[in-house]
Amino acid sequence: MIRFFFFSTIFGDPCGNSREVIEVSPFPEGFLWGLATASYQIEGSWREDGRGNSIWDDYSHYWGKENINVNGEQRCNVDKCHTGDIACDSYKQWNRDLALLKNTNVKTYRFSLSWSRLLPYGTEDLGVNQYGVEYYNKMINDLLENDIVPFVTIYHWDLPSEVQNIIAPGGWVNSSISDIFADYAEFCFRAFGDRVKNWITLNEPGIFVDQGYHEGIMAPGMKGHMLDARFNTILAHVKAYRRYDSKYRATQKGQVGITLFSMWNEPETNQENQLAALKMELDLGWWAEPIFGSGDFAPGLKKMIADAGKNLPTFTDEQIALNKGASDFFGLNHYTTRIIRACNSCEFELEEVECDSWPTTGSVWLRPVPWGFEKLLEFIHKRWDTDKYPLYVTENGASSKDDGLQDLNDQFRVDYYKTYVSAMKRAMINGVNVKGYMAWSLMDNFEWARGYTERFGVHWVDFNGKIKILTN
Ligand code: PNW
Repeated sequence: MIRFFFFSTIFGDPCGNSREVIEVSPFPEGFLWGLATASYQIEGSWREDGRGNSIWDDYSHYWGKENINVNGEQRCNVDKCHTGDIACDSYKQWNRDLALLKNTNVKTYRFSLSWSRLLPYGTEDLGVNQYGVEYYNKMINDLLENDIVPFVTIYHWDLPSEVQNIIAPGGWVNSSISDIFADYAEFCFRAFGDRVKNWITLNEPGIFVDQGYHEGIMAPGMKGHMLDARFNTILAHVKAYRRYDSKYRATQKGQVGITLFSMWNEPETNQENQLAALKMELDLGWWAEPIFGSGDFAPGLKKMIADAGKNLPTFTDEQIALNKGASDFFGLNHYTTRIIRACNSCEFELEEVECDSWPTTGSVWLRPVPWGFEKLLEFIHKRWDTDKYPLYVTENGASSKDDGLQDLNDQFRVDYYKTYVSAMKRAMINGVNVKGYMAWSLMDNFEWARGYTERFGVHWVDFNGKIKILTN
């Protein structure tokens, strides 16, 4: 067996040169290889067949006063004023997507349900859109007929506008959101759970809260609500999970989990070990410790937030009991690594840096660092026990910048996948229980605030023509 070897651990320099060796040992029988997408990023047909608006329709269409620059020109929330109005046209072209999936031979397809396509006004009481139900029914049935396991995300960031503005004003900031989300999740279990056995409640609560409700750089563009909105996402996930437990698990016999985003945070020197550990606590432990650990926030996180002069919401004893163990698996989205360095003038007294020696991609935040993936997987296993909570990598991938060419040479992406999958395999050899791996993404799509300027697809999409998809 070929074993991996990198100099950085030996000399203690995280930026030191590393050499990748590709792991060639086989994967376990039944390992779930797959591809992933999300509704708003691919479906288009934003006003068709009774779909309601979502915060991403509003955000991408909005040209507000504050978006007029010094020259009086209008700026958009999304690069190049792109929207998901058409995207990959997947609402109309499911048969094309299915053909792509069959052609790649995947065992699973991870996709998300558009809440406002199913419940245009957010709740069942206000009406169910049968066209939406039929669209997903057909997808699920076709996948099963072709031996592709549907891995379904209930919420991948497209909150119905009606929920954000009227039913729970402020959306994820509003404490009533957790019950509203659990009701929507229950609707999904009831409508599709006879056939869908793998559910993800929320995709990356850390990213959609921090960027959408705290930094204001994603929909709905609100600011200053990190702690309260993050808190509500835990309650929402747990309530949905417990709803499945009490009403659907016995008959449907599926599994329900949550997908968390995490980079690996590597200390710059040994002096920074504690800081890097705290950063992991803030990015990942925030959700993982209540759900996969003690039921409550870790003492280190509580101290960190208090030291920063902020008020961390507290769980009641009853909530702690419900949080604990409220997931059947650990869903992980991972792309890249950061070096953590002490910084007195920074929030939480730390800063994140990258090494110049790491290659770049089409996204400024993403540099390939495969050894970070191995370290992260081993960290998660040691801390939250992947024998108890099997781990699914629900996203991993790399982007290229749109250069306007139909450039099908993506050797950089082939290398990214080879080295990351090798890193995952090494972690598995070292005892991490990984059950599946879903690459992001089936095809280039609407990359949120970056519009169509960054391409994550394993299939290249021509967004200017008639949504032509090419593969090499
Ligand atoms: C994830 N960051 O988003 C999402 O789950 C996908 O929908 C998205 O297309 C994919 O990763 C690629 O970006 C992220 O700034 C967006 O660190 C931004 C960050 C991380 C994840």
